[in-house]
Amino acid sequence: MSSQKRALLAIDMQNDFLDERGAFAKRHRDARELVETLGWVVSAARQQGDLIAWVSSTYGVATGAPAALHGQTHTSGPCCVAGSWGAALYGPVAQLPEPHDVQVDKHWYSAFRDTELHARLQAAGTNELWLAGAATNTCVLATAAEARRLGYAVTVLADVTTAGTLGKHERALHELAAAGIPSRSWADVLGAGRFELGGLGEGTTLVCGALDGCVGAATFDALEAEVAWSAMHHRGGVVPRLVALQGDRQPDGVEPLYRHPADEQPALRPWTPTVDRIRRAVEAHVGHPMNHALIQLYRHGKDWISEHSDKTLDLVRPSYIVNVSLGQRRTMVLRPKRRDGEDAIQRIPLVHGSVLRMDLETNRRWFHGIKQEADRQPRISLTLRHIGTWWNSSTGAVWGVGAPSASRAEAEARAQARAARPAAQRELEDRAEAEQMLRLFRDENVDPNFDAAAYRPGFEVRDLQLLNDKPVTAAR
Ligand SMILES: O=C(O)CCC(=O)C(=O)O
Repeated sequence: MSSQKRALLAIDMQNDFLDERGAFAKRHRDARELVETLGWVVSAARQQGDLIAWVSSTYGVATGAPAALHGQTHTSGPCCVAGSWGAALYGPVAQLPEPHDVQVDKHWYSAFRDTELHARLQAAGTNELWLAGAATNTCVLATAAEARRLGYAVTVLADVTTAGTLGKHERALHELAAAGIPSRSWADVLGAGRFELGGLGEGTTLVCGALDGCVGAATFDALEAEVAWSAMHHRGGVVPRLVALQGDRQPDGVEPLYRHPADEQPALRPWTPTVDRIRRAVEAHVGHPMNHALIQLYRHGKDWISEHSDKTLDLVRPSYIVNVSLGQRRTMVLRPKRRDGEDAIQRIPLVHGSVLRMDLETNRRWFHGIKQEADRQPRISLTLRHIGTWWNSSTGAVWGVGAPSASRAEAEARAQARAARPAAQRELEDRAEAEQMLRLFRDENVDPNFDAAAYRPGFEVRDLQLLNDKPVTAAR
């Protein structure tokens, strides 16, 4: 007997239920998104050593008086006829099964009735089941109820199941709850373990469980207490989250400089212990330094960040932008900037302790944002970056990848020359620079082909404060 304890049942992911030409294809959830999410769930479950069982229907086989069949199998019109296109796995789902997975063909709503599923699960030592697929109010419901009678601990994955309408889906989840069968988001169920999902955006990866040892249940509270939170303003208003900056601040006042369209930035402070521990673990994970953290507290579900691209003026190339999430799960929406991008939206669950490693090509070609979500508890995110621009807070000198000066010596000489010019002239020059920097930020925000070379020769203004009395047009 194997040591397998959990199994994921993927139920009726067939053309007749999911393809728009299928017999019963009207589903409340977009089939493309459902399949993509199922792919992530299958991948995560495999990495955690779980058994995957593919349950498919063949209808028109069960016989008996129509009244006796009612509510137990499909009786109205042809559907999932043996060998037909309608019975085949839907499009990309066909790529997901592997030879060692369990495959079961059923003729009733319940996947356990007249099948070898129970015997296969018992042989594998399975005692816990996660259910995904279609339809929540028929086959998922019947399978869950029978699984419970058979003694399995059952969870229905609420965001990887689908029904004819949202109402039917929700009523089925209520019925399941009344029968003692919980429904949860797949991310809350699987996110406690270790797994990695690739193929997000262009080359972005979500890793869960990667920071074990430095992120635990108490990490959120530790961060909330040790970080000096402040409000940040943009376009004259307060952004809907609290923020803080930490980084490699040196004793002589030199610090990494990350510029983006905000009216002002909080002061960059030295690393606090928990942030430092996490960023060191992230450095080991990505294989390059992380010398700057934007730390954000989403106090409740109304706090959010609009869809945007990060500004790469000051980033070392190549490098990753990493988002570490602590506290309650929120969803990152990735949306391609191309015009037909609506169809390709990815909703990535940022669970406690997860590391989203975003490559610069994803940042260039996709928007990312965190939408408002009702009833959310607080979340803290650490956006870690490898900054290649430096600022001397004592002299105002700026050098590195986002500045005209490559070296500190050159930057200090330029800062001295600038200080010698009349104040009015300096302000004019700074304003022109800030306006040009803002124009490029706006371009980078929306253009999927934006070339960071457009930032050359770089900028010496530290922020956009000078433009405060003018309307700021870049989105963030
Ligand atoms: O909170 C997050 O994980 C996302 C933050 C973000 O997109 C940003 O700071 O640019």
